[in-house]
Amino acid sequence: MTAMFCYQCEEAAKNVACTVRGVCGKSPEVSHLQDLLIWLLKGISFWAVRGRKNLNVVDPETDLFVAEMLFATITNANFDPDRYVAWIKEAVARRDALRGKAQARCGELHGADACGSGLPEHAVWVPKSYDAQVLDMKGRLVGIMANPDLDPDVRSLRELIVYGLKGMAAYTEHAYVLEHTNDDILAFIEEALDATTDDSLSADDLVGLVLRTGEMGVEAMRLLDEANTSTYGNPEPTQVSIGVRPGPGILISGHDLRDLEELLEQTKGKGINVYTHGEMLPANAYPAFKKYDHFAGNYGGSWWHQQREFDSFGGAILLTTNCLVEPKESYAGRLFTTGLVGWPGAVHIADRKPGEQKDFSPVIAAALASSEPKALEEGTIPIGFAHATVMSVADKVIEAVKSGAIKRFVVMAGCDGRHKTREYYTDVAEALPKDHVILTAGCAKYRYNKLPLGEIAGIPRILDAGQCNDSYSLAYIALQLKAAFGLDDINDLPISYDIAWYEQKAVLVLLALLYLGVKHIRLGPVLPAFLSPGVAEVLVKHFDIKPISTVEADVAAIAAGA
Ligand code: FSO
Ligand code: SF4
Repeated sequence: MTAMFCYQCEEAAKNVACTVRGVCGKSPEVSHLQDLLIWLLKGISFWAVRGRKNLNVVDPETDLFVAEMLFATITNANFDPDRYVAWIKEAVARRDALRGKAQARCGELHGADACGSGLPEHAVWVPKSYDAQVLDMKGRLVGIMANPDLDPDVRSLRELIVYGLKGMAAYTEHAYVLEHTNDDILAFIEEALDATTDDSLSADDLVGLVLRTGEMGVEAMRLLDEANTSTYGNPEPTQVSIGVRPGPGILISGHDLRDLEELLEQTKGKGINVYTHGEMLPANAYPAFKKYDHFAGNYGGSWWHQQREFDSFGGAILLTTNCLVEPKESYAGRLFTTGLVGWPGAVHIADRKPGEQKDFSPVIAAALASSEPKALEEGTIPIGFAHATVMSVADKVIEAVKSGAIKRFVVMAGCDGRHKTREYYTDVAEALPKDHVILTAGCAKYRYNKLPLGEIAGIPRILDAGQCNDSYSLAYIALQLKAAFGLDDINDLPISYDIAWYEQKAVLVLLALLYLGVKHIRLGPVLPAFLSPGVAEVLVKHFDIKPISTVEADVAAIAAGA
């Protein structure tokens, strides 16, 4: 038995699995606690599904808790064992409360004898104590490889579903924070989690569930898009400064726009500049945030540069979601986490109480006590090309395609990561024919968003729709173009897909694209380790998914329409 087993992200050691310690920095202890938490979420789902279906027993708070906990286990979100212990305790309490209600109702309807036998362990297990070591021991027994004899394709499909659900949970949690809700998504998450424990489901059944995960993923992305744009307005084409201003600063990273809003409110008139980092960059395009004079632009690049960039930033840093990298000593004292993010010893800003904002005063105090940011670069970069902007110039876009000025769109969305092989994406962006336009979302764009790729008929050659959370825009634009050109098949559009993946939100975006019928997707820098040979074969056969190859070969194939 290995010290741990995790293969949920692109950095899985040797593209097989992290078995000693996570390449991301995750300890075996945290890995076991995450495994135990996921197993208990399946236990909650067991009761939630049966309660909802036959017994009229529902617990909306617990349904949301399941989504939040899936989000907490996403790559680079939370590395703090104490938080997991507290969440495991809450998971057991919530599961047992739901179980109590469901069994009581079942007893009323069918008699007590019919309701308490044959229950799976995850639906009933209670630890002897909440000592981290006790939980660690149990976590070792319930992880991905708990049953070594499980059919590899079944294991692969179950994990593919769980990772898609983690992405869905992240998008859904963001929407719920903005009070946009859809209980069907939460119910689906539980239904699908429960299904991953059902030994009667065949590989074919699970392939069906993978596509349903993609379908519900489209809905989760739509819900988040509605939440963001109805709360903060439609992103506008914007030239964002990437330099620095004099004075102390706060650098906000992650994806949570409500945290940004409250931070901007609380820093008003305090002589502090607020900068975005990584995936917070697209916030600079929202009308609601542009009104703050002290919202100063973007600092640095994608998540994996943070150790160097947080160091040189000098001021306070706030991580609202993934991706967090082990903090260096030089800035650990001025790094704050909030929401589901955590690092042992980092100061955590507590959740907002009903009707109140979060209290960011420790972050503000740290900023005022710190040095000014050192400039990394100067100038501006263009952002703000989400669906409303692109569709507002739809006539121009369609005309440019019809006249041949734009020959092809290349969707290069997804994540950035540390591997050197990701230079491929910079090289592809540079090598694409000048009549090709890149559509992007997510931190993958940092591989090419500062390149001078120019414009075609006033349309920038990089259309940045926003965060990975805004990938809905790309699907929406594709569907609108399909309608505008009167096509029956989305694959007849002049669009190629060259997606970069790193963590589980990108897995959901991929499943959403598959559900929408998109074929011939290139995926890199490597195919996921959790795809068994059999499952990879199914994806190749039905969807023509392929790994990236060389820059020359892929650019030539894209230009030829493949
Ligand atoms: Fe990037 Fe990290 Fe947005 Fe991901 S910051 S990699 S897909 O967590 O979330 O794009
Ligand atoms: Fe390894 Fe990725 Fe899992 Fe971290 S999240 S332990 S890098 S596979």
